[in-house]
Amino acid sequence: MELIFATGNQHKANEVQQILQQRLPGVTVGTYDGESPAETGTSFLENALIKARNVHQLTGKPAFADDSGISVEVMGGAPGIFSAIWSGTRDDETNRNLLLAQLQDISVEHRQASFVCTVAFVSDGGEVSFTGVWPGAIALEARGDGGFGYDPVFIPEGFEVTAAELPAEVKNSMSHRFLAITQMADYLSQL
Ligand code: ITT
Repeated sequence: MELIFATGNQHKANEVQQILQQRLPGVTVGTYDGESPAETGTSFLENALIKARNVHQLTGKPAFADDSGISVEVMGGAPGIFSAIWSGTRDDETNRNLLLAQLQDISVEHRQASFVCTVAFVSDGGEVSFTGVWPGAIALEARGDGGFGYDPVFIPEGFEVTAAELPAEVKNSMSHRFLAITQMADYLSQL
């Protein structure tokens, strides 16, 4: 079976390959990183569906997409679906620095946040979706070189280090993306 992952984000593609290799060894995952329609949805689910439907339509193959981001409690769930362009640019460091600046007066005990990932899978058989949530808190400053995006400012619940300080295998065994992708793998292995 061949699946196409609709993403232009190489970090996501690497993480998903690592997660799926262990769960669905017989499945090949190709990546489609061509033109993608505007993400006009108002939820992770709507945006994931826009991306997955587009690639299923273009390739005729079963396709999936990941829409994800970080939701900070005290900010009412923002940046949420706007995580990738929170500062008005797609630059990860600029986005992180804006978030840290916005939270500069918020104390350690009020910095709860979650990474959220919704995966939409679209095939001739229909559409399904899966969501993973990884709880934690926003650090006082960026730390670590691993991962991507907001990983250097996210401290997963139960840890004192940021997601960017965790080995990739550890992040990929518990993250929001791991939780969503493993649900999709379980669904596919039951087909
Ligand atoms: P595609 O839409 O092409 O897949 P994208 O990077 O634009 O790639 P999103 O629209 O889903 O993806 O935006 C997700 C943003 O949320 C991403 O750019 C990161 O800033 C952040 N993000 C999501 N998952 C993350 C993770 O595991 N670690 C750190 N940041 C993450």
